[in-house]
Amino acid sequence: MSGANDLAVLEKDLLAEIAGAGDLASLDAVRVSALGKKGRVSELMSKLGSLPPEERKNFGQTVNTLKTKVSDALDARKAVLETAALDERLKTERADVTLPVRLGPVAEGRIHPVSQVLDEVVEIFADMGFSVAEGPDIETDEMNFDKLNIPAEHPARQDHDTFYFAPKPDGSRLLLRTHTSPVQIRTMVAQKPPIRIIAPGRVYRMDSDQTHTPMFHQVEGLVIDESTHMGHLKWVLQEFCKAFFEVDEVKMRFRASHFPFTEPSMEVDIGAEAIGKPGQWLEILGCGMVHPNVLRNCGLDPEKYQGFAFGVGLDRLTMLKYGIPDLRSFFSGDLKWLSHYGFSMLDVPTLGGGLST
Ligand code: 2U9
Repeated sequence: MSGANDLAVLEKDLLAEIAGAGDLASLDAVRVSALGKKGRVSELMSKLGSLPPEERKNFGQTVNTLKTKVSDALDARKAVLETAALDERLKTERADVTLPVRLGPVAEGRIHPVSQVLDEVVEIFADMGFSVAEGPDIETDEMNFDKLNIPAEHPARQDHDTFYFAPKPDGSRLLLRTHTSPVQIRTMVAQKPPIRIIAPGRVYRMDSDQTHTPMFHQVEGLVIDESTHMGHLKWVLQEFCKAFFEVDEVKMRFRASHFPFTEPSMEVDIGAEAIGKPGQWLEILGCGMVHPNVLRNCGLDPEKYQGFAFGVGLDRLTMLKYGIPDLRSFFSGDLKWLSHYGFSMLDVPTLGGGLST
């Protein structure tokens, strides 16, 4: 096949095959059969050498023109088939952009209510300018008791039902902290006032019944400077209660009490309308002005410095706010319970966006 006529027939055949290719795969088959190494157009080129010299130039040009035409027709058909294939896909594949994001296993996890309440409390006090301080769970007698004005013979030591470790050869013994107060002690020893911290964390007491677990959670606060007084204490606690229970007003009652580390000392009740139980009072925290002995024990001059401290049990606070009836369920590791009372990890409590959303 080398005559002009044959070439015209081949061109017509190839263009018809290209036009008739119904999908990209059959179009590619046509391309290979025409322009591939052993394709019909390529084979013509290999015949060039056997032609008489006077015919070569003309034949070569004609075959090249054919090659270009076929190649252009292939490209054009390919573009048409690709557009058709995309249109077909778009008809069947739809994305509803208004659907909620599917998170998969990430969405299954839950934040424990006590962790949620801890985050809420930290958010509220951070907004009032407090920083978060931390310390070890394993403490010394000195940090947990002595420096807090609770000497060896003090009855409060028995009240705390302490978990002690075995004594060391020198007679001293470590313990699991019974409150987070040693964190404030360490802060006062390490840095000069003004001090404005909260100390959240686990605490341990040998106590186990309906309303007590051997490990529970506290947040304590401490403010020390040269002029802080009880008015500031009352304001801070009032702002805390309003923000925490997410109400505009909260009734508060300060009752005289006694703690070795504060003088005067008070227990604080709130009007239970804050949690939808009008007419009742609920005890929620203890507080007072830091005892001069405690300041002295930390190297601060009580003539110059003063301030307030408070302590609140997080587990009880969590039960009150979220209506969880049984304290022991907090530590049962029950996934059904957690999926009911737990929080999504994406609902981070913020004062602007709402604490419990
Ligand atoms: C320093 C000085 C004073 C912390 C305080 C309370 C009152 C209090 C209880 C609340 C419920 C413990 O978890 S609970 O059982 N706490 O009533 N805590 S004043 O006073 C301090 C702390 C540290 C250096």
